[in-house]
Amino acid sequence: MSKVIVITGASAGIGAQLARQLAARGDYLMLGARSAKELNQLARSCGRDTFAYTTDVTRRQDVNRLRDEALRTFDHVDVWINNAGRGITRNVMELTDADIDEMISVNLKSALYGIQAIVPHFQERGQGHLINVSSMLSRIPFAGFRSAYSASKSALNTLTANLRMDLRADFPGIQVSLVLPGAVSTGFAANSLHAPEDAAAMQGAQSVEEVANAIIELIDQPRAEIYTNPEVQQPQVRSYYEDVAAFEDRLAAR
Ligand code: NJP
Repeated sequence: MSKVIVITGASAGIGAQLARQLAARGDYLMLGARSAKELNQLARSCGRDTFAYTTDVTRRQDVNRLRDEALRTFDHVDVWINNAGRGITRNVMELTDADIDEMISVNLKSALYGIQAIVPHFQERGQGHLINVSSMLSRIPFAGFRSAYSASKSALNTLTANLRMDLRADFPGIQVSLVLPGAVSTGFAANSLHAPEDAAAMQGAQSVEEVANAIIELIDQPRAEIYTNPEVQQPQVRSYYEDVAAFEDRLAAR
């Protein structure tokens, strides 16, 4: 059955592809991001059941307005996806206060704003699905230059898990999920804070189509968390937590 779905960070990359695929199967969409032109163009190309609302997710007011706009347009929301995010290209010893603030603002507080905007609506209805897009880097230190980004996503994981535990007894109809992609071929690297001019997508990155498919499967069959490339990622995470030091030795030797 068609669902009403809000997606943040939908003007490009994973969010835009997800919008295309969900619209193609007949879902009702409200898309948010800052780039109004790209967002409106995408909404038009998705068809008459897709709407766009220019949103900066680092501003609580904007996120509340995105929720209001979705409710005004569709009367209810089934799924809210906190997908907007941004990387950084700085190792720990180079980080400034402003770097940390930016990462926390765009990757963590943004999701908190989304959660606090939509969960009361889900509680009223006794149902709904909240999805937060995190990163494999929140679990394994594969990329020191993404340090503060990875830390902000680790914090997002914890926020997500705590929300799920808070809701489960009184609101069993509300699902809370975490999505952990690995490298995905989008403009993410180039859009990262302090990105070098020649920043390119990582070799061997997963396609946006595959990642969108994994998120759509999660919408259809809600679970606590998914890796978008589980065959590769799950053994890595298991092996990392079994013996952190040994894993790091192997990583350093590569
Ligand atoms: O990145 P990109 P992805 N307010 O740069 C929006 C995670 N992830 O699609 O505002 C509102 O192509 C921006 O729109 P605009 C990643 O952490 C990725 O790959 O118009 N929106 C654009 O639509 C993130 O959470 C990889 O500039 C804001 C979108 O976010 C999610 O996947 C690996 C915003 C970014 O599009 C999507 O990233 C991984 C703001 N303040 C996790 N700031 C990967 N690609 O390798 C940005 O593990 N946006």
